[in-house]
Amino acid sequence: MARVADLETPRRIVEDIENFVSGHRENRLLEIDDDVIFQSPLVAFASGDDPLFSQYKEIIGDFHFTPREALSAAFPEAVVDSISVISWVLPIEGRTRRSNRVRELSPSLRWCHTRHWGEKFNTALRDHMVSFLKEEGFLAVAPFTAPFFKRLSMPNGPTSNWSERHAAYVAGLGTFGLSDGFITPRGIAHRCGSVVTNLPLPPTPRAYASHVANCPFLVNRSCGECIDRCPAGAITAKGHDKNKCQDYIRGELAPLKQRYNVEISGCGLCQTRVPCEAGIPTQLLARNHPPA
Ligand code: B12
Ligand code: SF4
Ligand code: SF4
Repeated sequence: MARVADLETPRRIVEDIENFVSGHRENRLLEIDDDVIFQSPLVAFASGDDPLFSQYKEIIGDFHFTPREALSAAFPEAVVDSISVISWVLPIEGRTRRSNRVRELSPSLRWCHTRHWGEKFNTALRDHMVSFLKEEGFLAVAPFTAPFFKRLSMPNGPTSNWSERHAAYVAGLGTFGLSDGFITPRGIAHRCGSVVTNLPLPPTPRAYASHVANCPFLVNRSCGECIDRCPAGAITAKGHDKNKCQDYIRGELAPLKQRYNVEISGCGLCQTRVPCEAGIPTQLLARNHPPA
């Protein structure tokens, strides 16, 4: 049976993640100028038994793991009663966002290093959280770095069996936009991560009316600025074409890997110089455009 967490534990987890982000050397653009990669994080908790996780089997595909399946895959012998997901958002630092704003066809050096080194830091945070929870006597797994994690090719584009943004949505951290990006109170320009544990944690309330409530285009047809921002023509009023996006990143942008000495360049033009870059576009959301 899982040990019961004391009332201080949720606060300690948030503080621990905040301290890890603010103090860790890997959260720096070490090959550029030592500036931080990510600003202070958003952290929230979801119940692993939230019905949304089962609905993802319909919305994403039956291959998508529920938190219970993830923990069982990592600890097949364990009897798990309570189950929680710790989810975080790592907002991308302002100077990096500004450097990408002026780009028209390809991402900036700082953005590419954020994609490459920032994701390594994100994984260091996942590993740290798993160790922290295990030291406290709980089971923990980061599905994204677990052996069972898989990327899958579907006709409508690449997907995976653990979507970090969908976990963040259950934890109330934001909602999706027309570009597919996840719009949080700190904006869409971020990376996110999660850990599943049997530590009981109080679920963070979801304050949003729907899974697209933070995107003005999907609420009242205002905005749509990510459409023109995308050099690949991957975003239209119908949404985001993941195949076009991936082909652009792996094709046209491939030379950046050598130029910038990274394994993957990313792109993210649709996440900078747009109204949702660093916050929820509340003024546009308040407009009363008739639905098209
Ligand atoms: C495969 C992948 C890709 C693919 C496909 C992206 C995609 N949209 O799925 C490609 C190669 C195109 C890609 C590109 C990029 N990626 Co990528 N990618 C992933 C990866 C590995 C898996 C994504 C996944 O599983 N998707 C699942 C499908 C189902 O997601 P979806 O189709 O977007 O979901 C829609 C449906 O669920 C729909 N929906 C319909 N009904 C309902 C009902 C409900 C209730 C809900 C919740 C949703 C819903 O709404 C959603 C949005 O439209 C994740 C890491 C991870 N494991 O999470 C990173 C990730 C998504 N990528 C990320 C980033 C940053 C990028 C890039 C900006 C590249 C870069 N770093 O410069 C671009 C941005 C592309 C874009 N416009 O979104 C971040 C996103 C953070 C954010 N700000 O949103 C992630 C989470 C990595 C991370 N750890 O932070 N990526
Ligand atoms: S740029 Fe505008 S339309 Fe595109 S995701 Fe952001 S808020 Fe939505
Ligand atoms: S949709 Fe893909 S190709 Fe288009 S701007 Fe966004 S990340 Fe770049």
